[in-house]
Amino acid sequence: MQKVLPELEIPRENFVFVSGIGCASRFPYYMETYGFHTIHGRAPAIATGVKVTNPELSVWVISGDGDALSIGGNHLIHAMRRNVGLKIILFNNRIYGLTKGQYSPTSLAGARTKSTPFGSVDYPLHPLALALGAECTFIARTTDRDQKHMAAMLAEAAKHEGTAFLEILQNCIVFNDGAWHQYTEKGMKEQNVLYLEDGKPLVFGPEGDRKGIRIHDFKAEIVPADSPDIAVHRENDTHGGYAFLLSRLDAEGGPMPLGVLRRMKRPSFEKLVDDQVAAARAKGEGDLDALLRSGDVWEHR
Ligand SMILES: Cc1ncc(C[n+]2csc(CCOP(=O)(O)OP(=O)(O)O)c2C)c(N)n1
Repeated sequence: MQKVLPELEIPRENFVFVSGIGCASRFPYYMETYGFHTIHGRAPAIATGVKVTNPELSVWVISGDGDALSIGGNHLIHAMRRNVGLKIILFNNRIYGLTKGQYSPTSLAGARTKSTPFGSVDYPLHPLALALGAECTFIARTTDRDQKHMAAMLAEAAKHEGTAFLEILQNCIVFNDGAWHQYTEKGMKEQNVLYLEDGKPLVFGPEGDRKGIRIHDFKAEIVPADSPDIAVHRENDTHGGYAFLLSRLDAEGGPMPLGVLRRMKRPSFEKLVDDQVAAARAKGEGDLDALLRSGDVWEHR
C-alpha cells in the first residue's frame, strides 16, 4: 500500500483509512495518512459518512474476515449495494486473529480452531460471491505473498468509481499458519492459481501441464488447454452469472481465481446524493417554517 499510494497522484492529506476491530484493523496506524480505528464491523458506516460529506477524499476500509463478514456483514453488503466510493480491503485469514484463534465465517467446514476443537460444522461464506450478490461494481482478489499482483489490484481498486472490494488471501502465522499455502507457495501455486485478465482465456497450470476452464451446462469445467471452447474472461459481466461461477471455482475443486472478477460502471452513491442536493439548492433558499406550516402535516382533531 505504501508503494502504491504515492503513485496515484492523490495528495497525502486526501487519504483516509478507516478500520474496525481485529489485527487487520491496526493498519491505519502504519499509514501516515488520516484515519480512524473505529468499532467492530462498523468501518463501512463511518467511511460512508466520510466519503459522502467529502467526495474528493480517497477513503479506504480495512477489515478482517470476522470484522467484515460476521458482526459487520450487514454494513458491508449495504455499502456495496449503494455503490459508495469506498475501497474495501478484506484481509481474509479464515480466523479471528486478535481474539486468539476462534473460527470465522470463512473458516472451512471441519476446521479445528480454539472454538471448534472437534471441527467446524458451519459452511463457509464465499466473499466474492457475497459481493456479487450485493451488486458490488468492482470485485477483485489477490494474495499477501504476491507484492506485484497486490500492487496492481490496489491501483485498480483506487481508480474505480463506486465501491471497490478487494479480498486479500492472508496468512496468520500464529493462529492459522498456511491458511492459503496451496495458492501462495512455490511448487503449488503454479498448479492451483488462475490469473484473470480481461479478454484473455481462462488457462492455468505450469508449462507442459496447462489446463483451461469452459462454461458448460451452467457449470465451470476443467478441460485440456487446447480445447476449442475455453472461456474468455469478461470483467464487464452485466448478467453476473459467469462471475458467480468463477467466484466459487476453488470451492468446487477448481483453481483459485486471482485478479479482477467483475468491473461495472454505475454512478456512485456520493455523486447521486451530491446531484440531488444541488438540484434542491437550485430551487432557491428553503423556508423550514413555511414547510412545517404547509398543508400536508399531521393534524389533531
Ligand atoms: C462488539 C464486539 N464484539 C466482539 C469483540 C471481540 N473481537 C475483537 S476482534 C474480533 C474478531 C477479529 O477477527 P478478524 O476480523 O478476522 O480479524 P483479524 O484479527 O484476524 O485480523 C472479535 C470477535 C469486540 N471487540 N467487539
